[in-house]
Amino acid sequence: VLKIGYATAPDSHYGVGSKVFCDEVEKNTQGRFKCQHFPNSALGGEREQIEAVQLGTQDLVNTSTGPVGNFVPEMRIVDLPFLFRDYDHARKVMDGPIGQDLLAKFPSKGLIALAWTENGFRHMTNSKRDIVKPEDAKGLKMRTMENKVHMDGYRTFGILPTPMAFPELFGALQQGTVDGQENPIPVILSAKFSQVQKHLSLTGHVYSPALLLLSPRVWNKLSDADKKVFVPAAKAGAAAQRKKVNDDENNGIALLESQGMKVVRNVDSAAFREALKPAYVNYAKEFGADNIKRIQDVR
Ligand code: EAX
Repeated sequence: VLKIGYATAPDSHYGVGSKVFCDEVEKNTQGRFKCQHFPNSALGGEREQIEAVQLGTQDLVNTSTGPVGNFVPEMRIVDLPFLFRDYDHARKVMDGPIGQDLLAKFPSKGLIALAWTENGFRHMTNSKRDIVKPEDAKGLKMRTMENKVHMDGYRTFGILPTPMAFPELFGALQQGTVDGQENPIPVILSAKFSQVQKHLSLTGHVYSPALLLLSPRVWNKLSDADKKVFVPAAKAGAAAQRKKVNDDENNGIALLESQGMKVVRNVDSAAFREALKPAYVNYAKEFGADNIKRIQDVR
């Protein structure tokens, strides 16, 4: 029985993707492997779960890349704000040679990356005001993931980034410890942030990739035949997860509106990109302008 954890509910994108993965594994190993699911951050924040998978006390985590750069630094490049044009672009990069080369970096860090799943394009919510342009975000205390690339970028928007593990976020929003946060629509829906946040701006300021990570303790004991079951199962899970992201993008915004959120659709994306320019100078130094361009050039 494999323990699998993720941040959101069983009916969310992470839950749907994890279930398809587990069903495929169970079916194609004739029931020799099955999963026990720990949704809703029951096993802790994503950083803690990744550590547990490294140690082998947890078998699998379906996690955003938020804290992953702290384990596999090369990964940070895919967390750059405004790097991807849209879902097609992002998925093409992740499933193409660039993304697959990144997956190959994990084993030397004590993790097996089975597939890129997906969290989605992140949008800002807050309790204070509409955000149309960076000036509107200025001075807002926003919870961010424990991710340096994000924090450096968001500072150029004038935001005061406050890193925090996801399980603490709902309470922090409720108590006003932070004014806002940013997450994809499927997470905003599943975590019921409409109960504690009034304003939703469709900033789409960064793509949030996700991964299905397996403990080497499990992987190293699998027969070659079983290994050939796990990887396609992870790809099937990823496809289901992405489909759920699409569905939530299509239906979730109206739902959040009906729950009382005020949605800003006419975000000044050009102004956000302009504000980000100084951060891109540093990103180019850190990751190489060529490597960034290689991702941007994927059509
Ligand atoms: O992976 O920490 C976050 O904001 C993540 O997007 C969330 O836990 C889902």
